[in-house]
Amino acid sequence: MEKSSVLRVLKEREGEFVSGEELARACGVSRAAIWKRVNQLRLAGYEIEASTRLGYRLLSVPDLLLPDELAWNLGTAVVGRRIVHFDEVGSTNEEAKSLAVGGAEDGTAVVAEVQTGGRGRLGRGWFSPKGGIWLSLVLRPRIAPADAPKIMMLAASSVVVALRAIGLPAEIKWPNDIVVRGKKIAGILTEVAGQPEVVDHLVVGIGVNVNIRREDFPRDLLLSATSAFLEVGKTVDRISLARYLLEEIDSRYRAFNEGRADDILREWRSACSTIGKRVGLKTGFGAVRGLAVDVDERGSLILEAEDGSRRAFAAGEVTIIKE
Ligand code: BT5
Repeated sequence: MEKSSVLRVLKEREGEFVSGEELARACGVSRAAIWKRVNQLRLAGYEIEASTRLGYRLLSVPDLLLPDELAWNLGTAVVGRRIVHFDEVGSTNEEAKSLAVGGAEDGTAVVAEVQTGGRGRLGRGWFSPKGGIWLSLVLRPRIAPADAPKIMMLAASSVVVALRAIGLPAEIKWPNDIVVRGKKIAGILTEVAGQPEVVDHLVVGIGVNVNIRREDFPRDLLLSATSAFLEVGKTVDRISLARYLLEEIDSRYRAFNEGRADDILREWRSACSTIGKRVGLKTGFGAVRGLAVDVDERGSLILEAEDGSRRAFAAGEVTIIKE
């Protein structure tokens, strides 16, 4: 039988004292080794009380997205099977990409407390201080690159559902922004690698502003960005939110792999606040206006002009025109 870990035993006993002797037996190591492990956990930020008479008990876990915390009774089949954590990293997408190239399995997750070179689309930056969820997933669905936008869609819907679960009226702004009351709270950056006919892997990078305060935001983001903390009015449990997000992604990813891609598009459309609005669209080729009537299978926005003609746009920045 596999021996347990010190952390696992302490967590299972939920704040009760466990004797050093019992821990040593459960973990199959000496009492001195238990003492050493307890000290390592303390250094990692776990608060553990030690009593010579009673043993050890877990008082609190650190506010960090540690693999042990995220994976604790995680209800997923694929997503988060392996979790790699960094206190600080350039970009979790870059780390996930190199893990993917090295053969990382489907569902591998990379998380960081801080990103020093967080990336958005088109060479833009992503502000990633302490207090956010900066997460990248390696996914290996058997699909053609043309179907990759659905993976981004299922990630966006999962973020929306997770934020709604903590009471926020989250919506999707085409193509990939998650907004609350018109301000951006999360963004998604999907990168695809493979051949023209088949995807080798995707890296889905998700950034969620969780416990970020007004004074933490740089000036140029203050008007356009928000965080769960600012919208809820109090600190949000980042670990629970991240776990919930992984579970939501996992269930949609499974549905997608079982051929239920239509459900993903349907759910995405119903969460997208751009559809049905009169919008201005800035593209690389100039600016257009029209009624956003739909988003197609490829994730392109369908605009209807005054004369009723329709055109699909694969990329661009939308602004809602106030009537
Ligand atoms: C995105 O790009 O929205 C995709 C962001 C993806 C970030 C995640 S975090 C984990 C993973 N690792 C990475 O390196 N990236 C991913 P885009 O639509 O291009 O939006 C970028 C623009 O949003 C910037 O030009 C800013 O105007 C704004 N912005 C930057 N940081 C922000 C933040 N924390 N919150 C809200 N808006 C932000």
